[in-house]
Amino acid sequence: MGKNLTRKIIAAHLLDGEMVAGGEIAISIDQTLTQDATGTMAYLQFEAMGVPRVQTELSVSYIDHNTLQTGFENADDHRFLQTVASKYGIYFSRPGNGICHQVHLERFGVPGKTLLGSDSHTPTGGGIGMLAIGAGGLDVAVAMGGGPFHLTMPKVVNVDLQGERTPWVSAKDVILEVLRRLSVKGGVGKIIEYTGPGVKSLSVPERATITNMGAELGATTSVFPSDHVTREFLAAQGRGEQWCELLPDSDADYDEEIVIFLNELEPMVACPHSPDAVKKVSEVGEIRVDQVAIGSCTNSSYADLMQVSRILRGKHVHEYTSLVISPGSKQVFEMLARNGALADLIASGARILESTCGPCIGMGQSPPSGAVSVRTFNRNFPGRSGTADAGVYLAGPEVAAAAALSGKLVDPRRLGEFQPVEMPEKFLIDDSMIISPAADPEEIEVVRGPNIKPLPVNTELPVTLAVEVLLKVDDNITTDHIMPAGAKVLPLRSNIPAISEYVFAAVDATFASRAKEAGSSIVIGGNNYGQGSSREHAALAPMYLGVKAVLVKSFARIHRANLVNFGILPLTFIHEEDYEQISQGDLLEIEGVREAMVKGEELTIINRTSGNSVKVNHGLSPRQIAIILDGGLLNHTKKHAS
Ligand code: MIC
Ligand code: SF4
Repeated sequence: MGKNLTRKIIAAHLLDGEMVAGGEIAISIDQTLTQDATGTMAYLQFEAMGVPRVQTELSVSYIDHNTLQTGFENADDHRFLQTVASKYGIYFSRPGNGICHQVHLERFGVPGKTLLGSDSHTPTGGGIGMLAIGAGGLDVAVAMGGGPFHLTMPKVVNVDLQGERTPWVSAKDVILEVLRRLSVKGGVGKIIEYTGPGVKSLSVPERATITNMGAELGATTSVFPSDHVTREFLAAQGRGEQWCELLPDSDADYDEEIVIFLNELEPMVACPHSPDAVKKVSEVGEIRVDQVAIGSCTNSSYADLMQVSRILRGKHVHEYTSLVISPGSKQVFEMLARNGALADLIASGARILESTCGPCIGMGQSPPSGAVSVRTFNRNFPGRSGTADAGVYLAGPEVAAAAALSGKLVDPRRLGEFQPVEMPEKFLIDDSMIISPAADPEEIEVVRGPNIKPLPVNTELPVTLAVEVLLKVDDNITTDHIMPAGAKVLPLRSNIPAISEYVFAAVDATFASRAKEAGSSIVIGGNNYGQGSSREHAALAPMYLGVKAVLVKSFARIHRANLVNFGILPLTFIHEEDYEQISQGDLLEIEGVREAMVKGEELTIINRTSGNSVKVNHGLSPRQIAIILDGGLLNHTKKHAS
C-alpha cells in the first residue's frame, strides 16, 4: 500500500517514536506562529529558557486578538511582543496587518512544512499543504527553542470529495457537512486528509476554510494536497518558488474513509450552540436575524468578501439587522478598497471593522439580548459572542450576506444567478506591516508593562492526592466555559492572578473563591472536556487556583496537553458510568499516587464522602508521567537542566 500525504509529511519530520496510531511521536517544527492573546505567556516561557534566538526556520508573532485598547493593558502587551520579537529573531505582524491564520497563509505558508501555532485554528495552513497544528503556548515556546513537538500519532481519515458544488454552495458548507457527520468530537486523535476529484475545484483560501474548521472536529489537523491550484496561489502571492507538489500515493492507505458528493450539498448553518448542530438553511426556516458578522480566520479572504460585496452592491442592509465586516488581512482590505468593493460594502450600510478577530472572540459587537446572530465564524459556543442569551448561527459568506439583506435566514439560492469570484492573478503585496527582527539584538530592551505578571509555577505531585470536587460538568465543556474570553477578560491574559478570578465564571460564579478556600481540588467532566481553543490559561488559571486533577469521560487534545504542561493530572473514567458515583463537594483521594504512576499501577480513587471507589486511567506516556510528577514542564525542564 502507498503512503498518504499526512504520513509522508510526518515521516519527513519524525524525530522519535513509531508512526503507529495511538503511540507518542516527536516531530521537528519548521515554523511557529503566536498571536497576542496567547503570545505573551509563550514568550515569557521562551525567555525563561535562555535561548538567545529562535531555532526555527521562521517564527512570526501576530497581533490580531486583543486590539480593542480600552485601557493600557493590550497596548502594553503589544509593545512587549514587538520588543521580544525583535530581540529573539521573530517576525512581528503589527496590529492592523490581519488575522494570524489569514496572513500566514498569504505570506508565509509553505507546502510540506510543519507549523506549530499557539492558536487552535493553526490548521488553516493545511489549505496550502502544511502540517499545521495548534498547541499551547508552552509547546510553541519549546519549538521556538529548537525542541521537538510531542503528539499522539493520529489516525488518518480520508475525506474523498467527489463531484462539484452547485452554485451558492460554499467551502463552508463542505466543512459543515463534515461536522454534521463526525460531530465536535469525531476528529479527536485524527488527521483529516482531503482527496478526490473535487479538490481541484477548491481554491487555496476555500481549502483553508475547510482545514480551519477541522479544529471544531477536535482533529489534530487537516490537510489538502499541494497541486497546481496551490502553485497558482503561491505565484499570485509572489512566492511561486516556494511551491512543491505534494500528493498522496495513488494507492495510499487510510485508517478511515468518508465520501462527500459535493453536488448533493446545500447551503447550511450550524445552529446554536455547537458547530456540529448543522442543518440545511431550508430546514431552519426564515427566522429573523438581528446581526450578521462577516470575517474571522474562517471566511474573510479576498474572494469571500468580494462575493459579499457583489451580493450587497446597490442594495441596503435590512433596517433591523446590523452587518459588521472585518476583512481577514490588510491585503484583503486594501484590495477591496482599491477595486471599489469596499465602497459597495459601505454604501450598503455595512459597519467596517479593522482586520482582526474582533467579534469572533467577543472583542466588541456583542449582539442584543436574545438576538439571532449569523456569523461566518467557526465557533458558536454559548456566551462567546459576549451576550449570554444570543443564538449564533455559523454560515458561509453567501448565507450571511443574504441574511443581511433580507433580515431573515434565507437560502442564498434565492438571490438569482451565481457569479463566481475569479482569484486575482496577482495579490497586492506589501509586507511593510511585518517587521523583521533586529540585526543587533543585544541593543534591544524588552519592554514590560505593569499588566505583565510573572508566570506562576506548580508544585510537585504530592505522595497522596487528596482533593475536593469543586465542580461537576457535562459533555463538550469548552475552554470558553473554563476560561472565558471577551473584551473584559482578554486584557488580563498576561496576569494570571487577575484572570483566574474568571475561571468557570459563567458556569459557577463562586468557583474561584471556593477553589482558593479548598486549597486542592478536582473538576469532574463528561466527554470532550476542554474542546475549542488552545488557550493554556484554561489550565494555568485553574492550576493557580489549586486544581490538581481533572477527571472526565474523555478530553479534547490541546487542553489535555496543556493540563500536563502545567502539572494538572488528567484522568479518565475506566467505566464511564462511574461518573454518576461522584458529586460536587465529595472528598476524593488517590493514595500513593506518585508511586502508582511510577510503577505503572492502576489508579483507584477512594470517595471519602460516599465510601465508594472508582478506577481511573491517566493514559500518559513515560515522558508525560515525569512532567506530571515534577509539577509541569517548566519545573521538569529546570530540574533536568540543573
Ligand atoms: C479562539 O478562537 O478561541 C482563540 C481566541 O483564537 C483561541 C486562542 C486564545 O484563546 O487566545 C484559539 O482558538 O486557540
Ligand atoms: Fe481569531 Fe476567531 Fe480565528 Fe480564534 S477563531 S483566531 S478568535 S478569528
